[in-house]
Amino acid sequence: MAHKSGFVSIVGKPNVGKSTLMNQILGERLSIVTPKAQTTRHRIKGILNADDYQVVFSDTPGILEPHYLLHKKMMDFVESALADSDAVLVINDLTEAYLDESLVEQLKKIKVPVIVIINKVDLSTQNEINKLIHGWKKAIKPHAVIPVSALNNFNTDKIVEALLEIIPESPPFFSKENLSDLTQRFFTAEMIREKIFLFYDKEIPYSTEVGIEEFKDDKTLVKIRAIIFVERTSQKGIIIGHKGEALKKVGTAARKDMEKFLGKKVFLELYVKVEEDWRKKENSLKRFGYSS
Ligand SMILES: Nc1nc2c(ncn2[C@@H]2O[C@H](COP(=O)(O)OP(=O)(O)O)[C@@H](O)[C@H]2O)c(=O)[nH]1
Ligand SMILES: [Mg+2]
Repeated sequence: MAHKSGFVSIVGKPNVGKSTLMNQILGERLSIVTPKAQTTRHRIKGILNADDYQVVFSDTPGILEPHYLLHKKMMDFVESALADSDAVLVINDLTEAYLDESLVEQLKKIKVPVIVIINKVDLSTQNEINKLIHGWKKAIKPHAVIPVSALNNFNTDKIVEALLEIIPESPPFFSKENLSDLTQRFFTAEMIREKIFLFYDKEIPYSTEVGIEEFKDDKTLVKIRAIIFVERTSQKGIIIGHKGEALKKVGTAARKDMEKFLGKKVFLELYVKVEEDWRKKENSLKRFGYSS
C-alpha cells in the first residue's frame, strides 16, 4: 500500500479537550492539560507514525476573542495551523453553547475537509449527542461527525480511520522516530507551566511564563535551570509561598513528569522573576517564543 502523510489541525473553543484528544491519539502526554481555559498557548505538533502513514497533528490554543497581545499571538498560531493543513478536526463538547455561530462562520471559510469531533460524550446523553451530530451536519457539511470521549479513549480510533480517507499519498515529512517538532526544552517548560495552572488560582497562571535558562543533558542526569516569570512583585510572593513551600511543590511535581518524559533523573532549579506586563509587550513575547 502507498504511504500517506498529512497535516491535521485541532481547533475549537478553550477547554473542550483538544490537548487531551491529541495526547490520547499519540499515546503520549505531549500537550499539557488542565481544567483551566487557555492552558495551551502555542501550536504544538504531535506526530503519529505507522508503517504506511504519518499524521502530523497541530494542537492549538482555544479560539477566543483576543484581550491581550498574547492572545493575538495565540490566534496567529491557530490561523497558521489552519492555513497549511490537509484536514481540520473541530472539537466541540456539550458544555459550550451548541453550534456557536461565530465558530460555524469561521469553519465555512475553511477549504479543506472538516471532521467534527463531539467530545466528552461520557458526560452527555445519546439524545443530546444525536441532536448535535444532526446540527453540525446541517451547518457545515463535514466529512464526518465523530462522538468520542478523549478522557476514556472511547471511539478515538475512528478519528485516524476518517483522516486516512482524506490525507494524500506522500512520503513522510518527518523522521519516523520523531514525536514532535518541538524541543525537550519546550516540553519541560510546559510541564512547569502545567503545575502552575494546577496549583494556583485567579490571574496567577495567566500571568506566568516559563523560560529554560539551562538544559544540560549528561549520560545519567539532566540538569535544568528554569525561570518562572510573573507580571508583578506581589505575584512573585504568591508563587514562592510561605517559606518557599508553594514553589517547592511545583518543582517536585514538574520534576517527576520530566523524569518520566526524559527517561532520566532530573535536577531542577527554579527561580522566580518579575517581567512587568509581559503579556502586553512585543519584546517580552518575542523572547518567550511568541513570534509567528
Ligand atoms: N469528562 C471528560 N472530560 C474531558 C474529556 N476530554 C477532556 N476533558 C477535560 O477537559 C479539561 C480540558 O481539557 P484540555 O485537553 O486541556 O482542553 P483544551 O483546552 O481544549 O486543550 C480537562 O480537565 C480534561 O481532563 C472527556 O472526554 N470527558
Ligand atoms: Mg489545550
